[in-house]
Amino acid sequence: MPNEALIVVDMQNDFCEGGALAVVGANAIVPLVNRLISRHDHVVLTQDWHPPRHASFVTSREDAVAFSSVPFPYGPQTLWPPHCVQGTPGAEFHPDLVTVKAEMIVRKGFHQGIDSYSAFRENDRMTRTGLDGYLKARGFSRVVICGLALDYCVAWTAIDARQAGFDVAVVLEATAAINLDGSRKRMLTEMRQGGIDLTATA
Ligand code: VGL
Ligand code: ZN
Repeated sequence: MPNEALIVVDMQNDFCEGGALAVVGANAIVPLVNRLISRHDHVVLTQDWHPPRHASFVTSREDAVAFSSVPFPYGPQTLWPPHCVQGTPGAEFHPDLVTVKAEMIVRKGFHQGIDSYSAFRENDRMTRTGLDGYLKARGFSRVVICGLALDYCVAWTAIDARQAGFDVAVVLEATAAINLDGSRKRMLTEMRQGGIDLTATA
C-alpha cells in the first residue's frame, strides 16, 4: 500500500539475547520482522540511542534499584540497566535484521534528562522527534508497527501515532514484551481502547 509505512521499533542488540536489557523472545521475532519488512514498500526503523550516563539509567544515581520507578520532573520514570549507549555494539541493530530497505532511521532517547519510549514524543510528552511531520510529509496515512518492546516503545509509538491521526496496526507476533508489573496486559488494553488494531499475525 502506497500510503502505508512499517515502523520497526528498537530491534537492537541490547534488547536481544545476551543484551543489557534483553527481552524474552526477542531473537525469535527477527525472522517475522524481516518478513514484514519484505512485504512493505516503506520502512522506518527506530533506534534507542542514549548518552553514556543517561538519566534513565539506574547507574546514573546512587542507591537506586533497577526497574524501580522514581519521580522525574515530567512524572514517574522507570530506571533501566544501562542499554543502547550511543556508538556501542549494544545500540546496533540485531545482525540478522534486514535494514537495507529502511528509508528513515529515527533515533530517540538522546536527551540527557528525558527518556523516550515513543518514536514520536519523548517521556515528557512535549519534546517531539519529528517523525509525525516526516510521515505526513511523505503522504503516509497508515502505520504498521512491530519490534521491541511491546509494552514500552511499541505501545507508546502506537498510541502517539494514533493520536497524530494515523491508522495504526500492531502485529503482535512480531513483538516481545518486557512485562514489568503487568505492563503487557495494561498496555494491550490501552492500545485497544485507543483504537489501535491489534493483529495476531501479519
Ligand atoms: C525500551 C525501556 C527502555 C524499549 C527502551 O525499546 O521498549 N524500553 N528503553
Ligand atoms: Zn532506552
